[in-house]
Amino acid sequence: MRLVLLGAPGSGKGTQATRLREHLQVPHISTGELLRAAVAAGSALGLQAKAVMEAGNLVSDDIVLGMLEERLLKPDTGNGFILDGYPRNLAQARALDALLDRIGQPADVAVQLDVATELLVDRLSGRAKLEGRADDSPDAVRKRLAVYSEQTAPVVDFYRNQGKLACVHGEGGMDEVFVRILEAINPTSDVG
Ligand code: B4P
Repeated sequence: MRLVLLGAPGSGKGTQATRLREHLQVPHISTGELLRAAVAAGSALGLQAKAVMEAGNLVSDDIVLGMLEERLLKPDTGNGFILDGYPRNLAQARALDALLDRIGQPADVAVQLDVATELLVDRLSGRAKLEGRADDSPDAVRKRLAVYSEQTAPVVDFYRNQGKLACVHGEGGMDEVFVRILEAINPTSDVG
C-alpha cells in the first residue's frame, strides 16, 4: 500500500506511521526525519535546513523533493510506503503526484489526522520537555501551526478532489487512533 499521512504538527503522524510500518510491512519515510538526519550529519543540505526548521518554517521545496526522490528510488519501496510529512504545500503535492506517476507508484490513499489546536500545543510542549527538539519551542510551534493552516491544509482538498482522502479523528489513545486508521484504509478488514 502507498499511503500519505497528513496532519498538523503534533497530530500523531510519526507516532502512527511507526505502527503502520509494522502492520503493513512497508517502509516509513518521514521527510522530517530525513532532514534531521542531514542536520545531524552536518551535510551542506543539513546546514541549510537547520535554521529554517528551528524557526518553524518549511525547508525549500527543491531540497525536500530531491531528498525524497532519492529515498523513494531505494528498492525497499517496491511493496509500497508510508509517507509522513510530505506533501506540506500544494507545489509539493503536485510534484509528488508527478514523481509517483513517473515511477509507476501512484498514492493509494491519503489519511488526514484531525486534532484540535489546543491538544496539538499540549502534545508538542510535552515532547519539548522529553526530547528537547529545537522546533518544539513555543515560538517555533506557533509558527509551525500557522504554516500548517496556511500552506498544508489546502493539500487535504487536493486529495479529497482525487477521491483518495480518508479523514480520521486523531484524539484519544495512540492505539485507539491506530485502529481508526486501519478501519479507514480498509473498512472490511478485522482490526481486532
Ligand atoms: P516533522 O518531523 O514532520 O514534525 P511534526 O509535524 O511535528 O510531526 P511528528 O511526526 O514529529 O510528530 P507527531 O505528530 O507524531 O517536521 C519537522 C520540520 O521538518 C518541519 O517543521 C519542517 O521545517 C521540516 N519539514 C518536514 N517535512 C517537510 C517538507 N515536506 N517540506 C518542507 N519542510 C519539511 O507527534 C507529536 C507528539 O505527540 C509526540 O510527542 C507524540 O508522542 C505525541 N502523540 C502522538 N499521538 C498521540 C496521542 N494519540 N495521544 C497523546 N500524545 C500523542
